[in-house]
Amino acid sequence: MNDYAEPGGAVIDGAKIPKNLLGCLTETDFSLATHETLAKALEQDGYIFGRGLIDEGEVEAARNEVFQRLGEVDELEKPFENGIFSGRSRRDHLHLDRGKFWESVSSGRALRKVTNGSTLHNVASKIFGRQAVGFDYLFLRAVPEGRFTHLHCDAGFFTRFTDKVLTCWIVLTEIPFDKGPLFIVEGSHKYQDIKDNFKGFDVDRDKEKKASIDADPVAFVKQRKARFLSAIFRPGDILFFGMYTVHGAFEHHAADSRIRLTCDIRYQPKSEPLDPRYFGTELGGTTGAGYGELNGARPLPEDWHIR
Ligand SMILES: O=C(O)CCC(=O)C(=O)O
Repeated sequence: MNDYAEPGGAVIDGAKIPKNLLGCLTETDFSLATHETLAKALEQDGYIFGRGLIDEGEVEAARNEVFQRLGEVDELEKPFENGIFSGRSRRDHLHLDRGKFWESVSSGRALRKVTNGSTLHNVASKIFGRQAVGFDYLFLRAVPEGRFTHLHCDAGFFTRFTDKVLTCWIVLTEIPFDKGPLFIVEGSHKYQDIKDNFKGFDVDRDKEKKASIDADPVAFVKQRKARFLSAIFRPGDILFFGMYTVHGAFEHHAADSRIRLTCDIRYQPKSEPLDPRYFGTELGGTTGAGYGELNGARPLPEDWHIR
């Protein structure tokens, strides 16, 4: 598969992923799609992947808005729009409260136009076949070299009030394989053991349990005779997936110091009950700690937590 024949390839925690375990995400042409075809794709694959769905100018404005804020706290080199990590941070010197800072970055007008604007709203409504609503609480991720996201599914975070929730992962920078794209474990939305394990699980209430799946990702995928499905993502691409779809992100191991910028948001039908942790203003987020609990709120040189 050509996508993977690039230098560096896909890596998790320092280990290169064998090519025979890699596959391409199936692309859906949203302009031709109906509610029925989208619902069928979701049911069949556990995800829906759309190329270039968000307008290029809107994505660029959102990316530059975030980069400007990161540049102002000395985490990016000038010119900030290149997204080059400086290896430094003055975030904690300039902002007393990490959560408030990250909330303000996550509230940028251009970013919100992408995440909560009409394009995604209309697409999500088409997928659900009824009026959708995007969560107000965002998971913005500025990812420097050395980070990856463990295998997990999203149920434990977002299904307290309804499980009719979809994650939408939005791409704001170029993400070739060495910059740590998201991957989906092929067919994992149909794994009964994962459903049994995570249905009713609540990351905030069930503190003794973790959302991350404590398994070597390669062994997990091999044992299930599956593959890691991913893509060379480009700004404006989006990936919707369900709450029991097992996913993670490859490691960012590119040497050019450019950060990976993505944002994940959840959408649900408007008629389903809204989780007050994620809708409104001055939000508590998953644990009630606000935006400060997110990996994104950490200064870029600081390592991530695992939940
Ligand atoms: O972007 C990442 O590294 C992980 C994203 C993710 O896990 C999600 O969107 O649910």
